[in-house]
Amino acid sequence: MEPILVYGHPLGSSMGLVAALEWLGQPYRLTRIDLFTEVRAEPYLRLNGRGEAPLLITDRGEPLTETLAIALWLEARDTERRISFAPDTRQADLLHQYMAFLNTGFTAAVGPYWAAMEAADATSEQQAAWRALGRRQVNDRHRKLEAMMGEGPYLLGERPTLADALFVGVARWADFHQAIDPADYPKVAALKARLHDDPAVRFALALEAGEPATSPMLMGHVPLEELARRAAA
Ligand SMILES: N[C@@H](CCC(=O)N[C@@H](CS)C(=O)NCC(=O)O)C(=O)O
Repeated sequence: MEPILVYGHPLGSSMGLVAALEWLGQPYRLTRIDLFTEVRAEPYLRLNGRGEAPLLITDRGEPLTETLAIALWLEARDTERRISFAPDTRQADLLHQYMAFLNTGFTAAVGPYWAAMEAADATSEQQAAWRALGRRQVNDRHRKLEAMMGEGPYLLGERPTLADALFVGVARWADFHQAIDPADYPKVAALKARLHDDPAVRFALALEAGEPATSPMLMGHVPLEELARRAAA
């Protein structure tokens, strides 16, 4: 059985994992869920009680949550080293360093912006304070990422890897919230533009937008209800 990735829309971090599956070049399936409604309700809560996407149903039919865990699952199957590097190499260590940086502080920095957007009972003063905190955090993480980056076209050189997949899923949040001036972070901006031009990312964005898109590796979408039925069986 092919692995099934549950990805969220709109603006889900999981869009990057869809691109990673394309780069990996092995058959997979997808399940699409709405991040405002379906992710916090039955039947999805039976699959992931924390009500978050992404979720991977592995080739053994076992659920696996958390972006980093899913990325490491993909890395373990990347025998051709298309999106990762041989274990016990400097490049593999640096890949993990980027993945951890991106999945922790870089992703979490935007949290106050989401809180300001979603907390219906917050006062306008609270929302303004949270947005100011978000702006400071997002710019801090962008400054650090800009300083970490080398001169290559991608985070780890000449080809996109799992680090670029994690990056592209969440980097657009800073633009959505108008948290940064892209001109302040030219390497980050160039990477974002390059990745958004990549066929696999364009494919993942099209799926996220609900547009019809096909690829030789995508064996189809599994409706959420069917996924939940299979898990219960
Ligand atoms: N630690 C989790 C966080 C996942 C996460 O926050 N997902 C967001 C979408 S990008 C979500 O499901 N939000 C729905 C909600 O919190 O209600 C991971 O890295 O996978």
